[in-house]
Amino acid sequence: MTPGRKFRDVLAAKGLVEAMASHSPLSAMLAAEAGFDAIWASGFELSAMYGVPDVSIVSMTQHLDMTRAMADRSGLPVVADIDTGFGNAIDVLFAIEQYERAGAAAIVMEDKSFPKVTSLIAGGRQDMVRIEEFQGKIEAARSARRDADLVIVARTEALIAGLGQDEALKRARAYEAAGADMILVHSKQKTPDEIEAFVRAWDGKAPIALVPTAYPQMTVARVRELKKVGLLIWGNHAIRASVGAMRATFAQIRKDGGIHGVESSIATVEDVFDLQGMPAVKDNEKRFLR
Ligand code: SPV
Ligand code: MG
Repeated sequence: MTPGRKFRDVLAAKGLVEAMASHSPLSAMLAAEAGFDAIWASGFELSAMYGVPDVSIVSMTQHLDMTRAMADRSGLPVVADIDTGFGNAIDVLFAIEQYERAGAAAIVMEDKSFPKVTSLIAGGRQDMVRIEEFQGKIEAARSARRDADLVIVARTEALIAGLGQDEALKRARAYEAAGADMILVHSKQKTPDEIEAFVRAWDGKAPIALVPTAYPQMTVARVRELKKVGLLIWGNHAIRASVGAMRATFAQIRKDGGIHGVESSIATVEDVFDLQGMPAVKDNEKRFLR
């Protein structure tokens, strides 16, 4: 079964795919362990992991390698955040081929111009491409996929750019007409009102994808009530959890002048050995090392 088929099967069975952001194979494994349906191969998380801003600095190769490793180690369908598609429709043709080979189940491509600026930053430059140009990029993505089940998610940043509901709906309709399987609509409003109004007004057939980072009042139950949402992405909680945990641990060690004070609040070495698969290494040593 292809990753795209797996994603579509989960969607059909549960009516909603719940994806957790990851920036490494280990974080993707922990998301799988926690029971999420899919991995969000977040550009923001990977940029943060490299310590650089999410403004098209991380290369396609870096993101692709991580996507491949996350799919391999987690076993979950990976929703790859390919930002603007790394350029124009010609770059998209190449990117889709590569992401499909890397084992992505879905790709999310946004209608901003390259290089992009991260969406949630206050006062960020949010330049959009023309609707026709983005339709060409969606059509390029469709024509490049070998597996018809690879899910192509078109993301509109119209609300992020402050262009309003009518423009967001116009773009979403145009992207569905160009062949997008799903529409992601992003918002940085502090409450779910703007997004809920969009979803209620959505008259297309394509399921909606949401990333409710800015409006944390949104819950799985509330999303299900909207009926039209097929993909819910928890957008950056792996990297933010890591930053919080590392800061607290490092500060405690500095304060105590030793590591004795953090033992009970961090994972044990044995826990990490288990995640790495050391029990299987021991078994295999007994079987095969002579
Ligand atoms: C990401 O996680 O990279 C996203 C979501 O695209 S956001 O950062 O909110 O734009
Ligand atoms: Mg992103």
